[in-house]
Amino acid sequence: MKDVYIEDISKYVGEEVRLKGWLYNKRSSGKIHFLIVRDGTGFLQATVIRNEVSPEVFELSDKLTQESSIIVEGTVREEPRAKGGYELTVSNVELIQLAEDYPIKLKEHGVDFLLSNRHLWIRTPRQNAILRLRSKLINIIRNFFDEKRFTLVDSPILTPASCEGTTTLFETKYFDKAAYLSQSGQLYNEAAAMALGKVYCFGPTFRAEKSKTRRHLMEFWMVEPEMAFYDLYDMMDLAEDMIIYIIKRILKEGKKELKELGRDISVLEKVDHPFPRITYDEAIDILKKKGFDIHWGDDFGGDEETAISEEFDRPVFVHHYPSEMKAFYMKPDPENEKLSLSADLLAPEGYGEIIGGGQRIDDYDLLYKRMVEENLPIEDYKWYLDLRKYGSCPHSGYGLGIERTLAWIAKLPHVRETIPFPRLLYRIYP
Ligand code: NSS
Repeated sequence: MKDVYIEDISKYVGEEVRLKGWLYNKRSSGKIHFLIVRDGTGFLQATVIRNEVSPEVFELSDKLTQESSIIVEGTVREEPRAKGGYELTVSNVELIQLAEDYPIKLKEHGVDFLLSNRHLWIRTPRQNAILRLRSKLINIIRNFFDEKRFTLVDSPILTPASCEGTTTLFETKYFDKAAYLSQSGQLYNEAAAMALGKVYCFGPTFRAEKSKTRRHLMEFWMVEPEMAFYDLYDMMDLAEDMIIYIIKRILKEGKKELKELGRDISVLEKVDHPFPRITYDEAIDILKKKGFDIHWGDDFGGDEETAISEEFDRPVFVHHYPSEMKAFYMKPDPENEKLSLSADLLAPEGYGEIIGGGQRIDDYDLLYKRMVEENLPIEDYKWYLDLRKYGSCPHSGYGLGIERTLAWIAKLPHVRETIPFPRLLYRIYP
């Protein structure tokens, strides 16, 4: 008998197969038990008919509890009434472990309870679909950069210095010195781009942001390309190509998952060239017209980003933010020093910023001056300044947040469901 996975079940119609998994749910009438079995690749109805199995198997099926681990054998049949279109007519059930009273019942639970039981919550169909989409998304992004012949260069997690401002650093000990968890691989990426031309890093990043919003995590995953000899506009072109590539492929490869999540994909199908590009100044005008009390120099919060993105049916770039709002490395616009060569990409449907990036300062003196202004400990950044001494060149890059991107693609209410074990404000369990 063949061991199979539920995702492949359609290939085995009429055959006897063996499934290894867990009991997700059960319905019974006197003569039949309907076991919904899950195996990590899908969910399948397994029908246990009293007259067709031994009394022991029928009794065992009756006593199985939710999430008991089992091995089920039977014949695959087409069954249009079953979810997925197939079922298993069971010949044998073997119990591996009888689960204790399972805390997550098949009803609505509060968010706090679910988060405390995240290690179990991920077994449900919806969370399964999200995690599978996440895995696909990451794979697709890697393929994009591979196809564009970028080199993957991993950046360190333990770092001596900050990239995105000192207020959101997680501090730790590096023997007798202070060290920080990386907020972004960008600075190392810049060194790598000077060595390899077009590079990207992909890994976890950390921000001690005292923000309890649906878009903030303390630990999130970011993919960061960095390109030598790219200006701001080259960077936006690349980001646009990447998003379109991602959406086109996820629509094909994530069909099943998007359906499970009830995602209206018509919005995603509209994502195509060209993405609108507006300046920060134009964004401020839009907001003022919409009645926001906002002034030049103010940063955008979630509400502002939503209001801007509502004006467009696809992702929109906002570029040329005021220099004073942006990080020390951001290159000022040579035509107007008050503005920076920066760009964010705002996702539609209220998801806000999913990409942040821009062109970097390539002049030694200017970078040094900006670092002094920001009170950065120059000693720790000497290597970074070196890049402006030895063959400096215009270069640009950006960071795409995996969780915010996935929240948009799957239309989820909160980023907490997009990562296996979310790190939220004051929550580090499980
Ligand atoms: O702060 S960013 O806007 N930009 C950087 O970190 C640059 N150093 C990246 C680069 O140019 N290489 O963050 C980039 C993206 C942002 O657009 C979000 O999608 C995501 O990272 N991000 C977050 N996601 C979840 N939670 C939090 N707290 C968060 N912060 C940023």
